[in-house]
Amino acid sequence: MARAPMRGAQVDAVVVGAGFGGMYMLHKLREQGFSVQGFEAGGDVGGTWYWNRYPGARCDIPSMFYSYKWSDELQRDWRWSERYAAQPEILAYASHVADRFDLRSMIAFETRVLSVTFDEAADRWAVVTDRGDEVSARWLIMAAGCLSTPRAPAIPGVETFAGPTYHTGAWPHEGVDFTGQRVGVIGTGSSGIQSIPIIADQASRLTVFQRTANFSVPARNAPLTERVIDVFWKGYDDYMGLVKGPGMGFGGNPVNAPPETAEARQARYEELWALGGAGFLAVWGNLLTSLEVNEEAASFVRAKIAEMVKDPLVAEVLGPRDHPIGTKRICVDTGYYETFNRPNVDLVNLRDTPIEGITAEGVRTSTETYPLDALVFATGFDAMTGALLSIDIRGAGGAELREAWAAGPCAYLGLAVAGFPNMFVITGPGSPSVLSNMINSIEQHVEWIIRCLGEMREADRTRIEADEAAQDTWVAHVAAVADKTLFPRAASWYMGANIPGKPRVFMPYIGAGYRRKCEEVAAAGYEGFILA
Ligand code: N01
Repeated sequence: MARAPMRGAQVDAVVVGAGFGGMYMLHKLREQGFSVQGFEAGGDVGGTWYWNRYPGARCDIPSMFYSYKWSDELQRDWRWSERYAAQPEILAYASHVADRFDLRSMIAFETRVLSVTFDEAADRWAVVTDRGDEVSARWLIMAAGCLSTPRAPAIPGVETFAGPTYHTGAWPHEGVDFTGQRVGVIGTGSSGIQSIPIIADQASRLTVFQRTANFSVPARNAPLTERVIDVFWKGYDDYMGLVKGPGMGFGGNPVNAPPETAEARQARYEELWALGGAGFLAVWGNLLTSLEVNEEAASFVRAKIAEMVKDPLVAEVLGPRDHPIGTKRICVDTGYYETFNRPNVDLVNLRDTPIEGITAEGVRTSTETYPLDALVFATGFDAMTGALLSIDIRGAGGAELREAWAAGPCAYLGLAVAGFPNMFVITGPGSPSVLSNMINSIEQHVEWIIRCLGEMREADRTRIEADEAAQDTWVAHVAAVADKTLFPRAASWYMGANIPGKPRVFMPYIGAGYRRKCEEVAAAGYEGFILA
């Protein structure tokens, strides 16, 4: 039954998004006595894990670490079944948290926030949704996600395709059975790399359209044993010391320098390859700052690809050469490269034969048309800014966020934007965010915001806003730190390079010591913010 719109409701805080960020934020706000209203476009909690139901969707961070740390009981009660949890299990976890802490009662589902407008006279935000809600809130917390705006390229003729099309980031809830079909997959990022082996199992013929080869490391996924869980708990305090320590953020390990002999280095690559997972990037502290060091690790992975893929020409096309390893998000796979040994799988190298259009029959490249029954877009997201900029956000004096960010996103500590008082962004651009374990970064931001709001309330203050000069200094620092690394050399979604016309700015913060910086700012009475 359709719910009645909320008109004229007044709350202390509105939270946009009910993924892991929004869920924890709502919980903390209520716990601290704030009145709240959450809005979520999806039909339930879970955010990215609610939408990304494509076959093979799985976390690339070990499950035990990809869990909330704020409740020891919750952490101890929940039993993950695999080293890397699959999407249904992570969604079940989100649902369990929502049940256990009664979060759903605070959230209006299937409701998209259309606009938020700051009323300077009242120091409040007016929030308008597509369900006719009009809610006024002192504090606005954007937890809309970093990878939540799926993006399909505007390929000419796509609307004429006779079969169904799917996007990995908005997969049908009832699932898709590709048995006996000729399927095309466009895109070979994490989503493509995870789904391709499973689609290949079902399809009569799978054609993979690859524009850029990506580096992928085997997950070595396995059931989670009591022994692994034991080891996790034994090391938990040390781990939390690191997470909560001053070093949290992204930073190379300077101690971990490559040894002098090629044999010793090779042994280390082999060791990490055998272990599997994204931890491969921790091989050397300077992997992402020295091109020479990076190239050696990249060649190791290319050699592994050549070992796994029987056809040397196919292996060559699958071997990434256009970016240093780790400067695009490393993929973690199960049987990806081996999939290309199957007789029913073809690889089309779009660098040689670009897609020219889509017809009723299938995908047409510069040399041939590939007939298809179904087409999958694994073409990624408008990352980090897409969800925010899809909302009409107007701050002090009617300033538009879309205009303020026209040359790239600017946010102080990735948490707040000058000109947009009383608005906070969880894991926004300019914070470690997508380069870190998102759950840990979410918790750090939520805890910082709740402390800030508590202190504002105690001091009877109604307005806090990032100072433009402090923001400029931070944004320059974020860029300077990135420029010392190899990251800007890749045309990655970290750089906004996957969206035509999007400004090329390295969006997440790579520097170390981020948590300490946030704590210092708070301890100094919110240095770099203007309070009223
Ligand atoms: O998206 P992507 P994704 N014609 O942007 C190609 C997280 N994630 O959904 O590189 C042909 O990485 C594009 O090619 P190119 C994770 O952080 C996590 O896979 O632009 N191809 C690329 O190959 C990840 O990084 C997990 O040349 C086109 C692909 O589409 C992020 O989400 C799982 C094209 C897009 O790759 C995004 O991953 C899944 C065109 N016109 C996702 N346009 C975990 O494991 C685009 N492409 C937790």
